[in-house]
Amino acid sequence: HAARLPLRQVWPDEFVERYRAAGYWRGETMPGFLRERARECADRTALVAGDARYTYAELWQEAERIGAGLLALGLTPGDRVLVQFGNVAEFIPVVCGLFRAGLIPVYTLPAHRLTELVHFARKAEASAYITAARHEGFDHRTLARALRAEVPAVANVIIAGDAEEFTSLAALAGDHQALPDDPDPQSVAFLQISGGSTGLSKLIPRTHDDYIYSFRASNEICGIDRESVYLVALPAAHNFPASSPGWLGALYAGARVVLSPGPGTAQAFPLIEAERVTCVGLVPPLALLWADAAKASSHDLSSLQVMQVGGAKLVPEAARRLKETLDCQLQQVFGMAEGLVNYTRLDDREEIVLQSQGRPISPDDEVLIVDDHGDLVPEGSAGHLLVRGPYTIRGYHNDDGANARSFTDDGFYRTGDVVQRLAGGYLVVQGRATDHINRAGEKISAEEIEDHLLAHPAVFDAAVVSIPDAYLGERSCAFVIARAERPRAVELKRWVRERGLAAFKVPDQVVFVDAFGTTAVGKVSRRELRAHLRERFVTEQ
Ligand code: J2J
Repeated sequence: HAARLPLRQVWPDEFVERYRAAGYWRGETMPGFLRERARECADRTALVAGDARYTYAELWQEAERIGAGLLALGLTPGDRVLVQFGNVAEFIPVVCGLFRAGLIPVYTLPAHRLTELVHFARKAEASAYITAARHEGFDHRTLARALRAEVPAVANVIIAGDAEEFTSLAALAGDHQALPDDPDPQSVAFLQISGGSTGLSKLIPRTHDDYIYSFRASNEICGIDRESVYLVALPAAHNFPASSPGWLGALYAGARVVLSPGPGTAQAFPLIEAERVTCVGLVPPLALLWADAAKASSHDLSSLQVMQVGGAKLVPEAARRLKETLDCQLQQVFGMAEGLVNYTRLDDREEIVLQSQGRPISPDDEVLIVDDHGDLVPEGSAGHLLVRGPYTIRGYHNDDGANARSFTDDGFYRTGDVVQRLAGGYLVVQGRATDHINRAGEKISAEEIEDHLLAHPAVFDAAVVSIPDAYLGERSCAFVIARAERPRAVELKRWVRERGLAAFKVPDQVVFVDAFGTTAVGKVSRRELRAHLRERFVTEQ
């Protein structure tokens, strides 16, 4: 193994100085704060998941065991490690163990399958994969074998549960003396995955300094302190439940993290009652479902102080319905794994909480709203949201093409969102300029799915668009022109699934058409085509 240089995310010196001087970047690291909490909050409960409970001291011990065990396998600090877990007890100790050993977690979602894992492994140049033997009936050891066959550089597979020929997570052991000093606070702590607005998902390098700032400041905004109990109801690897303020914010505060195995009320409500949960983050469809279920529930939900809603647009009527049914505060959250997070504040006027998606965390979040030519729009008009700031990346990992498209010359990230700014800096999300589908918070790239459909021998052309959906907010619809005989819709759906993709990417609906029906002369862009099809579909309903 050649020693790897720590991955860095580079801000120009003047920004580094500014963010340090302002006290945003304090030189803390993930392992550094976890060690401190293990000392200060040793016997307090850090994590509850299923039957497992960890105190802060136990979580740190487990992190050291896992970290030392991984180094004993031959992994070297700086190595990238794919991590794939549902909301199970192993997930957080594994991530903490990777931090402790200076290894770089690459968060994948439990739904990801071979095609996605191969892409992440190659892009990240990963040398290990850690997962559970099974999750929701799916055998991840089979996936591990296929991944190893495609990307042999993934030399180590570590399995929670029956490991078969792989390394058992429970049996990991190594010399604690081999554990490294804490990393450079400006080095990359992990790679998060992007929503994938164009093509395949990109990897998002987040540093210790920038990420810790984002969840430390989020704690303040969301009222998370040592007495808080944060419930992870969405998949824990998502940026929202991880960092806004999420389980990392909760651990930073010395609070208690409770993992719900799934987002349903049957799983979450008993946990809220038993653990006296104070805060939870949900996507809009779940929030509405929870609010309805809460009315009829026999569970005591009175401990809940804040329900955060984000990941997709919460329309004002839905926000109003939530406000009317909930006995706790509603907080809108508009964030992105690339950085910028906006919150409505807990003391904001009701109108702001209902109408807006909040305002940025930091006084140094530089928000620009521009027209198609990049010129600032008049105050109050809608335009493209660009952002630069102390916890927004300056570039994706290992992706020059995406970086050229997604960042301006002076380092602003093009979010792809279309927003309007209200007085006080509050943002209202009006739509987006990129063609992805936001399916109840899961982002799906139209282009990625079209490519898979086009690989089917019976498909002449395909366009995937988002369609308004009463429950999901948006669903995906594939418009398909068949070559000769039309395949059945179920066959195309099966085709996409069997291409090794997450189930949420399978088109919800397939509509066969003879032509896309664009009358414009000459070539229309894919974007115009998708807009046309979406309109046609919606008006024909
Ligand atoms: C409309 N669109 C929203 C909202 C995100 C906190 C909360 C969410 C995410 C997240 C996150 C929205 N209204 N309230 O990382 O830390 C859409 C936007 C945005 C994209 C980012 C966090 N909240 N969105 O959802 O990286 O289009 O992060 O650019 O998954 O989700 O998606 P993602």
